[in-house]
Amino acid sequence: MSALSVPNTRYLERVGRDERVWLLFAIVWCLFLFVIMYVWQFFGSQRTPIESYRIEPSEFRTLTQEYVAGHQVGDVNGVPVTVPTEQGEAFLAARAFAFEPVLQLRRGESVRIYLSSYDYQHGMSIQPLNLNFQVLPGYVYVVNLTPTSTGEFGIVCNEYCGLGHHVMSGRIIVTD
Ligand SMILES: [Cu+2]
Repeated sequence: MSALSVPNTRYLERVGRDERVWLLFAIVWCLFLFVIMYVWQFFGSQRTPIESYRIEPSEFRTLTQEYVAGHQVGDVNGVPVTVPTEQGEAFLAARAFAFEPVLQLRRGESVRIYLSSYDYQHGMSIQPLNLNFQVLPGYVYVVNLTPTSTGEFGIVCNEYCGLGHHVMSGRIIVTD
């Protein structure tokens, strides 16, 4: 008597018609998402940053601190509030467990935000708009942003980064 025998199940039979239809549907949907990912990059209104540079985290920290020192206009709970430079540039750093500085932007004025991390991988999620960016130490991402409405927008970290992850937040203020 053999210990191993071929199980007599329906898995050995040909895939049924209903299952073939579902497989075909899933494949077509996968291909559609694959194509739309590239189409959206050129024609969508919200595009992921494709401009990025390598940088040492310590160098990014120095540049951010220089930017904050020259463009601070106030503070919120001890976190400096800054405005963009004359060239429309701003720095935004993620670190365990905060975003700094608070950016004060003007509606309709485009800004190039240099985004990076001092330490670990973080995520930058602008609420309630649900715009999401990866923040990696060693890389600067250039986020081109033109605010279309005024108000205060929260930033939360959506990439688990440690014990203080749940309190990691920041702010973008848009004025007229
Ligand atoms: Cu986090």
